[in-house]
Amino acid sequence: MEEGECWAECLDVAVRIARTAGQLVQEAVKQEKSVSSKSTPTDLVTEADQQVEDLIISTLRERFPSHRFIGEESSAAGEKCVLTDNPTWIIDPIDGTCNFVHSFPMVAVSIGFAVKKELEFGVIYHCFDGTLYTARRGHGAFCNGVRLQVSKEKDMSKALILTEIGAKRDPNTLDIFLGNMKKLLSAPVHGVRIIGSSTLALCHIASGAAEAYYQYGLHCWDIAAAAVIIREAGGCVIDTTGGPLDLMSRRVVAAGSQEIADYVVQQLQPISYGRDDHDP
Ligand code: 2AM
Ligand code: CA
Ligand code: CA
Ligand code: CA
Repeated sequence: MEEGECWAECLDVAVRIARTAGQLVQEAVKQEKSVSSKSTPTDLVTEADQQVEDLIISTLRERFPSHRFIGEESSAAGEKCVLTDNPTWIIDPIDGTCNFVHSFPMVAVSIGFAVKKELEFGVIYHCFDGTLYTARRGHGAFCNGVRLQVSKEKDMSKALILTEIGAKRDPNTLDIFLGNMKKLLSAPVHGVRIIGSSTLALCHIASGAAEAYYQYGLHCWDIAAAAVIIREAGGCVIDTTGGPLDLMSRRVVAAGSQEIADYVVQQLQPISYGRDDHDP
């Protein structure tokens, strides 16, 4: 079998498991949740996060025993988060855990797939409304089967910007966070939105519903699937310094147009987070 055909088969499997996992999350929203915290009191995790990740990884591992897996909850449990040349699945079982806890309807399952450190496809399933975003490198990006196209807006004063707050809430970090937002708001942009799900925010860039997204402190599982979807929809996904995206760096700027991405890059003062692939 050609590699491309093989990845197409992997994508089909990813779509099926993302739907199954997403429906499980949708059911779990209605149940009582057991909530605890991880690195900080606002870094929430529930039993469902672990259960959904276990389901996704065990299903994929059975089907593709030679593949590698990076998942948010496995990494939290101490598994190494390193991208090798081997086919690697990069999984966020519940993106928007805080939203999930509050039944705020912005929660997704995200499954990305990389080979030789290059992202090959991405699948993101919106657990509340069943919207499915998919893309395969070189084959376009789709929302429920309809082709996606990013916004071609180049004028920052007509842009809608998305971001997320991140885990660090100390006064200095919050000052930088608010300073970055103030700079963008005084461009002036049309508005800034924080929806609580990095992956769904990035899907809104892919669909042209917003012009740019930036975040410090997200993880490789927040960006892997979405990066393919945005690129295949004609957008750019880069580092906050303006250089190429480094999946493990915990920094990203995504935009419909290079002009908007460049503008955002120029406004940002960095917030520093440790890399995903640091030694535990
Ligand atoms: P998560 O729900 O999978 O943890 C809003 O908080 C967005 O930022 C979500 O997509 C969330 O992903 C992500 N995020 C990443 N790291 C986070 C952290 N340590 N605390 C809170 N949110 C985090
Ligand atoms: Ca989390
Ligand atoms: Ca996430
Ligand atoms: Ca998560």
